[in-house]
This record gives sequence, C-alpha cells and structure tokens, in this order.
Amino acid sequence: MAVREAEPVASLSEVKEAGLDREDLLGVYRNMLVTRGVEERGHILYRQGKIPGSFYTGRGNEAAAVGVATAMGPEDVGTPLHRDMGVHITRGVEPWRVFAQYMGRSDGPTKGRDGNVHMADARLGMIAMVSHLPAMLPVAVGCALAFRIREEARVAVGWFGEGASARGDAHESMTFAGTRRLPVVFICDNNQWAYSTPTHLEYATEHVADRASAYGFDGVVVDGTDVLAVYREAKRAIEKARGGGGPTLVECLTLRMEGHAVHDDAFYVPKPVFEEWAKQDPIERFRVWLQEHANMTTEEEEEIGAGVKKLLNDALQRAEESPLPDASGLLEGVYATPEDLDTPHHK
Ligand SMILES: Cc1ncc(C[n+]2csc(CCOP(=O)(O)OP(=O)(O)O)c2C)c(N)n1
Ligand SMILES: [Mg+2]
Repeated sequence: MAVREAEPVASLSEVKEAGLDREDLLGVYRNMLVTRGVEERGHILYRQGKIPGSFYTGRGNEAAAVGVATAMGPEDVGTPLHRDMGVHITRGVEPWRVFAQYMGRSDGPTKGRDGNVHMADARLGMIAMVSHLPAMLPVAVGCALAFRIREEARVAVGWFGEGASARGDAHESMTFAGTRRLPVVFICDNNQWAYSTPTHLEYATEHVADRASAYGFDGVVVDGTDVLAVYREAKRAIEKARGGGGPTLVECLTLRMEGHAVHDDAFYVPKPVFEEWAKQDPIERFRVWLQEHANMTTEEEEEIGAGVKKLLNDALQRAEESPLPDASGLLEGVYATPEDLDTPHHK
C-alpha cells in the first residue's frame, strides 16, 4: 500500500466540518437519483429506437461523479467523461437538455451535432469530452496553467478511466502538472474494467493512485460508492490545489455495473462480482446513511422521489418537443461567438 486509503465519513458533524449541511445532503441524494433516472430513461429511449448510435451509462458511479462535482467551486472547470452524468447534473445541466442531447435534438448541449455523451455546457464550467482517451487530461492541465498565469483562484478537475491511465497523455499531463504544481485534480474513475480488459492488464501497481508519488504529488484511494468519502477527499484535493499545494490524484474505486455500453452484456465479468458490488449500491448506501445519521424521514424520501419522477417525466416530454437540427445551420456553433465566451470561465 503506497497511498492513503480514505476513511468513511462517520457522522453528520463530520460532514458539516467538510462543508455540507443537512439540506445540502438531501440535495446530493436528489442529484444521485436524477443521475440514475436520466440514464435509466435514456436506456428506454434507446430501446425505443429514439437514440442514434450507442448508449453509455455510469451505473455504479453516481456517488463518485456527484461527490466530486459537489466539492467543486462555481468557477472551477471540469472535463467529465462517459461515466460522469452526475457531474453534469450537479453542475446544473437540466435533464431535458440531456434527453434532447441523447436524441440528437437542437436543445442538447451540442445542439444535435455529436453523440450522446460527448457533451458539456461551457457556461457551467465544463468542457465536452472527445472520444479519444484520456485526451481531456491535457486540456484540464492546460486550464490549470491558464489559471496560474492569470492568477485566478480556480481549479481544473480532469477525469480519466483506469484503462485510459495506461496511455501516454495521462503520464504527460501528470508530469507537467506535478513539475509546475498546477491547480488541477485528477479523478480516476476506476470501475475495474476497460471494455473487457481487467485491471491487472491495465496497470502493474496495486492502485492507480500509487503512481502519484512518482509525479511528485499526493494520491488517495476512495471507496467510490461512498458519496461522502468521495466528497471529502475531492474537497481536500480541490482546496489544496486552490491554495497552491499542487495536484492530487483521487482514485474512486467502483464496479462498472453494466456493459461498456448497451451493446455489451459484460459476459466477461464474473456474476458473483456483480452480486457483491450490487450490495454496495451507492444510492442505497447513501439513503440508509441519511436515515441513520441525518434522520431522513419517509415523507422526505417520498417527496424527493416524487419530485425526481415528475422532473424526469416533464423533461422527457420537453425534449421530445425539441426539433432536430436543420442542416442549413451546420456551420453555426463551430466557432464560439464573443457572447458565448462572456462567462467567468472564459475571461
Ligand atoms: C485512444 C483510445 N483508444 C480506444 C478507445 C475506445 N474506448 C472507448 S472507452 C474504452 C474503455 C476505456 O476504459 P477506461 O479508461 O477504464 O474507462 P471506462 O470505459 O471503464 O469508464 C475504449 C477502449 C478510445 N476512445 N480512445
Ligand atoms: Mg474502466
């Protein structure tokens, strides 16, 4: 064991210390429910033949994605990937726009121009992913370098999968960020599979985060099904980076609970492994925690659940009303307009 393993968060007062009150916690729970609900309904849309291409989900990764995004400041930037719907939801992307994106409609963040998970709303501080992995890490590091040059107290968060960690651009990003002590936090979504490749064929250390010390910064391994532990570690890392303390590599350990995408039934993952990790479902874990430590009542739970259901129903309807893009506008939006760039994220 070369890196620290994060401790679970034991009580409401510990969470308060880390910056969240009870109301915030219920919001985190709601964001996790919305995240899963968006992907479940997206899957139905796919089965109905309404989504072009394939369809990706981050089932099992809701706590990791929502936990990290909750720890980010409003002016921070991030490069979430195909398992990180929770980041988009937590940063405020409305579900109807995600459904519109899934269906290639003009109200999706890419206005119907790219595939379903290749999206982000720059106004909310996110940069859309490209397919090549882990090509968003150099982008996140570049943002951090810009923040340093402009003397802005902002942090960039870059996501990568454990499979993508084997590629050169991951090493180049971390070497550069480490030598310059840039304000960037690397989040490894370690879901134990890169398509059908298991972790022992991806990296030879015990943890991906073991590498951090070689780049000259801290690494930590977190149970990625524990939203509060993820939040606390991400918050520490982000505030350390903001304060000039340099990067951290936060590895969130989960299991990819579905196939690589809907065309893949994950036959290569042993069934007992799924059964074991299903017991650690991140939403169920947090629901029980809230009941035990924050006195979440049945009424509150039902109210949140009903609110999410209505939100998603309305969102689906609104997305279906969104028009398909018109071919005459194909060249629009290729370059950002000055107004588009007039946000705290593009000074
Ligand atoms: C450079 C590159 N090679 C191959 C692919 C095809 N591909 C997309 S996702 C993926 C698996 C990546 O695994 P991991 O980094 O563990 O992320 P996960 O999908 O498990 O979240 C592969 C091989 C790609 N997008 N980019
Ligand atoms: Mg993986």
